[in-house]
Amino acid sequence: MQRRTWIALALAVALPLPALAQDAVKIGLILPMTGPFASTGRQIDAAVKLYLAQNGSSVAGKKVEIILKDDASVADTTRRIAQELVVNDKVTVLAGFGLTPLALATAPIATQSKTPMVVMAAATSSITEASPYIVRTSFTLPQVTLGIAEWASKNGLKKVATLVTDYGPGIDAEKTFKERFTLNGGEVVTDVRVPLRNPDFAPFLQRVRDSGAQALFTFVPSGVGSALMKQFAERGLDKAGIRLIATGDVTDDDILNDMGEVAVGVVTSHHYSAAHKSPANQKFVEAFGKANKGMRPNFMAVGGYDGMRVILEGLKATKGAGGDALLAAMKGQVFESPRGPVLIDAQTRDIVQDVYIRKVERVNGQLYNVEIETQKSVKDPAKSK
Ligand code: VNL
Repeated sequence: MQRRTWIALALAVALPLPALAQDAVKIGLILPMTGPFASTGRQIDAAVKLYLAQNGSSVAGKKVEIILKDDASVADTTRRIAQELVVNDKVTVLAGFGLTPLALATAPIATQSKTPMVVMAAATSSITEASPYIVRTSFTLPQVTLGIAEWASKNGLKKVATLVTDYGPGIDAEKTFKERFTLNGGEVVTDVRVPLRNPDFAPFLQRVRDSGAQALFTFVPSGVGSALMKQFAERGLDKAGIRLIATGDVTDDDILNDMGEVAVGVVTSHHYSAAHKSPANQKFVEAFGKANKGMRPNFMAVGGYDGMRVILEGLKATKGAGGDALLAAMKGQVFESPRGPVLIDAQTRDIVQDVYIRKVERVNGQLYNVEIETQKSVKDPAKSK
């Protein structure tokens, strides 16, 4: 080698270089930031930013860079974006996934590229089986439906109608509710499914009204609960004495406060309420509101916040490395979430968490899901069979 080359090399090594692109750990965050499920994107994005602001945005001397992309909740778009993030941006982690079809469309890319994929929202039980690289920090519908099915039987309900959105999580909720409720001697008198896109609840609610049910059990995805609640009242189901019971997706903290009187007394089961009484949650709700013009975090925000925790703690353990090492470092994490104590089950890569029975009440003039009972450390029941 020539002397001049040696000098150039020596200089290059000695000079303090600005952080190179490869010194950043990139996280590709794919969320529905526009379209009918934009509230899910807005909540998760805000939570991811909050986690980084509170915990620092570098690991093992590398800067953590979030690349946020909007898929508008269209599965083909999610898949294309994921491909670009992996191939062009060389992301270490894929994260987000607002709805089940979006997560399922991306799973093969995670598998082929050995990229850990953190599902922060989507909640159909089978998602974690679609790729060994998927880790979930949200919940599953069977996990949160068992509690309300048990509650219904214990509280004297005998005839219940079900109404769910017609895709993965809705079908999981319907199946789990029916199985448990009938096992305890109850009867599901009618079961209706409404489309995911542009649902008109009126004809379905009419069927429920005519079915002789004492109560309606329902699941609709985050954000859709307002329309359902409004039509429930407009069709006079509450006046007819039909009780509404649901998973907590329906009384989502993002929209609950605007639902008005019809929501008061609605009983749900879920893994997160902004009213959860713990110092960790009080701190979370306060900081989230402060950073976002008073916005109340919902269960989507908590899935995003905890997802960042799992990713960053994993990266700390691997000193910034990704792939199988990072996946291994995500499995088995145990920590205190704003929702309560959680575990990422190393076998299933799914989250194990407390599930709460809650009742909508007014607290200082605001509507909240007030927790009244706790089921400890609930695993996804669909996987423990
Ligand atoms: C899903 C499940 C989406 C529960 C949701 O809101 C929800 C899903 C957008 O798996 O698609 O509340």
